[in-house]
Amino acid sequence: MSEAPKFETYDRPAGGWGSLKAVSTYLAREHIPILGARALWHQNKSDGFACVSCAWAKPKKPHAAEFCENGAKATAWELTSKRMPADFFLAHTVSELATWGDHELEAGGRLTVPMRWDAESDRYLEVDWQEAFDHIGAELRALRAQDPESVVFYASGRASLEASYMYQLLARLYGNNNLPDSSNMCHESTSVALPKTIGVPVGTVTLDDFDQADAIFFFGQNVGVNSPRMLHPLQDARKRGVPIVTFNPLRERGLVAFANPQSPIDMLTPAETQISTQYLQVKIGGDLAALTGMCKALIATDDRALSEGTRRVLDTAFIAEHTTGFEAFATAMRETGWDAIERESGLSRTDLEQAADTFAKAKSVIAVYGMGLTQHRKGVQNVQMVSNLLLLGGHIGRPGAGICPVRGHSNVQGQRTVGISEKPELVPLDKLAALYGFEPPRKKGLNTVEACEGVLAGTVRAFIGLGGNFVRAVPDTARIEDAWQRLRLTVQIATKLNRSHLVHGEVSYLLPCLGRIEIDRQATGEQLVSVEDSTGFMHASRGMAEPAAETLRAEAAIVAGIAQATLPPNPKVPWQAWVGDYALVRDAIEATYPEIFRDFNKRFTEPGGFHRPIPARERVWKTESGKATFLGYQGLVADPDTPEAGPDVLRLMTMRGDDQFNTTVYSLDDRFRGVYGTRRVVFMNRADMERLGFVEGTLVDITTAVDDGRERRVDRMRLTPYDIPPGCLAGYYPECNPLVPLAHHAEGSKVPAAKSIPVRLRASASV
Ligand SMILES: Nc1nc2c(c(=O)[nH]1)N[C@H]1C(S)=C(S)[C@@H](COP(=O)(O)OP(=O)(O)OC[C@H]3O[C@@H](n4cnc5c(=O)[nH]c(N)nc54)[C@H](O)[C@@H]3O)O[C@H]1N2
Ligand SMILES: Nc1nc2c(c(=O)[nH]1)N[C@H]1C(S)=C(S)[C@@H](COP(=O)(O)OP(=O)(O)OC[C@H]3O[C@@H](n4cnc5c(=O)[nH]c(N)nc54)[C@H](O)[C@@H]3O)O[C@H]1N2
Ligand SMILES: [Mo]
Repeated sequence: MSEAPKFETYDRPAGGWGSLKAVSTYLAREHIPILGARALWHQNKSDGFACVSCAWAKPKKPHAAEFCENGAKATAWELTSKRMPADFFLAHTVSELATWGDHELEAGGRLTVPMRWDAESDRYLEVDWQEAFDHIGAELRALRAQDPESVVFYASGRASLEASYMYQLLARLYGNNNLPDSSNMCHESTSVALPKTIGVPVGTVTLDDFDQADAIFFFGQNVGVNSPRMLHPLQDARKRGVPIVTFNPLRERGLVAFANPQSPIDMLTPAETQISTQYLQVKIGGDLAALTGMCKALIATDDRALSEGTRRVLDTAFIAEHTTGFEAFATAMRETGWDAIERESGLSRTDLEQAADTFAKAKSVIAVYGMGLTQHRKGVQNVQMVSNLLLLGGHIGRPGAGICPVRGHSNVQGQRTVGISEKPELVPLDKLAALYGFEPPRKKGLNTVEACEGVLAGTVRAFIGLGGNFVRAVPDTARIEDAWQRLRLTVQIATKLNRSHLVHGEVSYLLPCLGRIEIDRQATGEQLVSVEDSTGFMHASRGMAEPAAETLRAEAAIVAGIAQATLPPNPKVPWQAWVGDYALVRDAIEATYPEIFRDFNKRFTEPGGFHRPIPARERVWKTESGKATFLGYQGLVADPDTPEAGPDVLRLMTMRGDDQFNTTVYSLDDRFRGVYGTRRVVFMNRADMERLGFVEGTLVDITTAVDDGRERRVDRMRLTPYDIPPGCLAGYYPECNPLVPLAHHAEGSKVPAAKSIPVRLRASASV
């Protein structure tokens, strides 16, 4: 770690030998016992565990090794033989630990015992589990007597369907819908956009569709790093000659070329598959314009075809039978000028017409997208424009076609499905009322941004975190950390130490839990759990490794412990029986959601899992109008209210590197972007460097160019020339989070606009 940072271009494919080397380095570094390494062979298999990294689909017929480099790292990180026992916390005060970096904090290994922060010594001290529950329960009851809405129940997206269902019930029995989860920072733009356009909150494609697609379009998703197993179907598609068109400001390695580290042929020959056939380096926030350009080009071609009597390129039968809003949409597209489209997207008309041509020629099109679309002020409109584009060609509800949001955490979609949501209208509250004999709260709860606002305002008094690193993941780090310390109670259920445990309330507990890879033994024996993947399949997951410590508890058991210590006994909510046998929780989930979870206990262990019904796949539209809807066009600009304030203001995206999972930083390297030993860099176009008088390697201080009377800054970042459009910058999340204003979020979904922050740079003062 202490070596000087290194910068070099990575021109090899994603995957390949580089990937195998990275995996073996990890297994060695984390001192993984043999069983742990063997566990890899059971990753994402029907007899094994669902990977704790991303949410990408798990095939029915898995590859011999159905894991990727980053999944292997996540496994190694969890199965590490390193531990943070009670002694570790005796040796370090919390104030001291708060000066450590994200990597150092987690690198110490797994948490082992429940702890309470001791104000006098400023240390986390071991406590007995029951004592912890009793104290937390007493605090929560006292807060409830004052205001049941003053407590927030956050979930990060990993906990199983079973633990998540219990957690949402705990919040509702407690008396609020304050159930924000990481998707509030992630795909909430999807969950808001898609129900209005196609009547489902989730994507419509499955893995089988990738086998039948004729063209694939990628918007703002970094497949090689964040969902690498998806490279297999992409590589197969490319071998069939399927074009892949990518919109991304950066030339990401995994979207350029891939060699399959599990294929002997790929490994022994210099074979690599070119992934993208057309790579469009759109400006940050330029997708609305780029998508408008494609739609405009398609409509123009179709108008011509109509007048000349040649083949139509729009699916007019589909549009007539299944959609509303086409005419108004088409008019808006016809009326938008190419000058504005080219200016806002940073792409040429010719390039966009070529992309439209690829689209027009394909019978079945899949559109894939990620945070590059959702984390913008117009994140919801971005998603709606992708949907509009697909509707033009009838590409929803047709084999080989559809919309594919790539979800983040391995069970983030599933947590929403079983009721972790601040929006009461998305949860069958009447069912919960009938099943558990109580009156569930009906008032909308707090999402992530609103929870932060509540902490700042002092109306939120307590925060319970089922996993995650909330304080580090949210915007406006300095403001939030400051306000956080005024909370009365913080309780964090976690596997590893992170910053959110060190910035804490007056009363603070750190409760260590089992990870999903570990064997979960309860009264009726070893338990299975379940998760939902990005494509709507529910899978069983079986822990394989011995728990990191005997003192750990399962998340379900911790939720039940807090619930029993807080809530009056209710014979209809058998917390202990549920903990003893998760099959009973699955029965309860089925009783609450009979359509999605029919025969849950029978079906979830089937190879490949079972699929939830997705009406849009069948061209059943659960929208207000009963049809798929072209949504009104709202302009081309992604960040309408923070216009370019001057020639020195640039747009900064905050993104993930190759060696991190969100705020978990495995190392300071980002191999694919050629950066080693530091994450304190900012990538900039060479022309901008010259224009603004900077030279490579200069240390710069970054400030946010939003005039709300607050200074937001990150100091001493190293300027690194990069192939990125002019006017755009890229830096790492979470290091750049202090720059994101809390109020800078997507309209309609409140996803922080972490991909487009207006900033200024100046050379750092030398020290
Ligand atoms: N290994 C690993 N896997 C992960 C994660 C991880 O941290 N590490 N995180 C998980 C989670 S929670 C999530 S949500 C996903 C995130 O996965 P992604 O959605 O891939 O997230 P990011 O890396 O933040 O950014 C995605 C891409 O958006 C591009 N981009 C930025 N701004 C724009 C824009 O304006 N337009 C376009 N078209 N592109 C843009 C960036 O260049 C980058 O390639 O991955 C999940 N999987
Ligand atoms: N600037 C900027 N900010 C962002 C983003 C961005 O792109 N840019 N991305 C956003 C996105 S997409 C997301 S999803 C959020 C992520 O926000 P979070 O989900 O809150 O954060 P993570 O970093 O995934 O949480 C890591 C911690 O989870 C705990 N953990 C790991 N495994 C388990 C487990 O099995 N059980 C429990 N109980 N705990 C566990 C560990 O203690 C670990 O330290 O960040 C968001 N913030
Ligand atoms: Mo995410």
